[in-house]
Amino acid sequence: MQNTQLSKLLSYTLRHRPEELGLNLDAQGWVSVVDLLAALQVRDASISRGQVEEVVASNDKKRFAFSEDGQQLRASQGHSVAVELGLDPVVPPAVLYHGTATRFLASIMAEGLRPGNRQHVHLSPDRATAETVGRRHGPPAILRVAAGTMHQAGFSFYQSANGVWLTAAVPPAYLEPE
Ligand code: HQG
Repeated sequence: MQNTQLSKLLSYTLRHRPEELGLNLDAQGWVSVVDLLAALQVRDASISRGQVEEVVASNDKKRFAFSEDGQQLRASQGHSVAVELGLDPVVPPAVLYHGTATRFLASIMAEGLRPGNRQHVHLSPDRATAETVGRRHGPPAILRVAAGTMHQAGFSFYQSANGVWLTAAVPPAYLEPE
């Protein structure tokens, strides 16, 4: 299996459907590397621990992280299954960005940003990243999020291990299309 394919399989398994490989995530989203490797090798016997380590280390967005002792692996963000990542709330910068598709703008400005299938709304630290995220859905649009004002109003923000900003939802009053 190619590294890209293995990365996609890890994303799918560790964020969305661990049961398809016969795995269970713990409450914080961790899976035992020994169990994961055994399950992956049922799918494709050529997958080695070395290849998993390479995919984790070389992943363009650092989507996965090993536990400190190296015995467990989890996705850093993006889950649809309920996990408690154990992130501490942090003070966000004054402005964060959200990249979306132009066709979602009217609905977003009416309802605010909703997490959809995921556990959180994902926000980007800069416009360029937001544009890349938005382009995945079609012609992109960028929204400025008044994160500092939201935080002062009592909303909690978290930053995942790979630098993505997370919050529960963003009401329309804090959004401004660029
Ligand atoms: C939109 C990737 C209509 C929202 C990226 C987005 C990110 C609404 C789409 C991560 C809405 C959900 C997450 C509303 C939100 N009305 N549309 N009220 N509220 N939306 O993929 O943020 O490669 O679940 O704007 O880099 O695009 O997977 O979220 O367009 O970090 O590691 O609903 O996924 O990372 O789409 O992307 P998604 P996202 P990975």
